[in-house]
Amino acid sequence: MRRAMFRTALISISLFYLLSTSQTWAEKRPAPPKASKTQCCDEVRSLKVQVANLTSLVEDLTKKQDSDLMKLVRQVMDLEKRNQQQEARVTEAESKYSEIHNRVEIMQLQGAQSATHTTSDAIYDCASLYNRNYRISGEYKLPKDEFLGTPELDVYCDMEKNGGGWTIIQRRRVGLTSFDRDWKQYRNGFGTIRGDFWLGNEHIFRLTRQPTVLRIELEDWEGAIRYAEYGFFTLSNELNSYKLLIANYSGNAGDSLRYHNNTNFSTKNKDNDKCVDDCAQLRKGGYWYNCCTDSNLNGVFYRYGSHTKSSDGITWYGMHGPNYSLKRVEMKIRPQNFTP
Ligand SMILES: [Ca+2]
Repeated sequence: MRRAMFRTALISISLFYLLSTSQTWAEKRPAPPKASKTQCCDEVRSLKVQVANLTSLVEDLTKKQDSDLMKLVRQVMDLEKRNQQQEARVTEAESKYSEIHNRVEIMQLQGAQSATHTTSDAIYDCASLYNRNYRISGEYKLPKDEFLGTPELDVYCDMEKNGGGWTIIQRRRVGLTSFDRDWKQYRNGFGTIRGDFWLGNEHIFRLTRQPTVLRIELEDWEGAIRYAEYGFFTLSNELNSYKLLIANYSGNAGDSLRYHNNTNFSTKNKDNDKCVDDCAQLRKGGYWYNCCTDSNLNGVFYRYGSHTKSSDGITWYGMHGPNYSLKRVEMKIRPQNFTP
């Protein structure tokens, strides 16, 4: 639109210029004999030709302008794209840097920890780390603490979901680690902290000596994600077979741990369940068996969910029946008094 107006204006100006110059020229000429009809027509014809030439010139210019504009737009787009790529690289570098920085600080903390003498200063769990402004989820090393009498411990902290400050105590998502282990292995922990693992009953017992919340996140093979949270969770010590005590359920996965409340931990070599059967052997994992399951998060990892032949999968009756094995499980804990 603007270009068309511009073109019209240009033609008008050119015409005006041509007309005025021819007029000036006519005025300057010594008084000519009155122009004949032929001369007049010739001039008009010549003007018409000039106008046509100018129009074509304007058209050429417009075309060139168009192509220049397109080139410019393409260049701008290209620059924008490069800029975006650059920004993405910077973001990536920043996140890597902050992760490295985080680890360095943890190591420094470990050094400083030996001088710590009060419980409030102690690095006790992921919540203590969160309160010291560690806000990136990942692997951390909890330092040994003479005062608390706690050993060094590798943990995975969830610092982002549901307010952060969570210490993961169990995870199933890869499916290559067997959970059919003996008492000692369940006591000390097994697996890899970044993959599938059991943190260890002794560590869980120690971490739940303060009032603790347990959150269980579950996902099935159809992509449904649910959770069960217990506002109170603790284990008794080894002498009392790491007995489970839970209360205050909330969530949308169903309360499938309640059936196991107040029961001892059993493994394939230690039958502490409330059943004639040996639940840990039948269900192929260590757990707080009643007789035997409403849930068993340490069962066999079956791919693609339904398995009709047995009921020893990763089960949670609130989501699926006994012949279904879940795709992903995570159990995490945090002190009750934690405020994000
Ligand atoms: Ca039994």
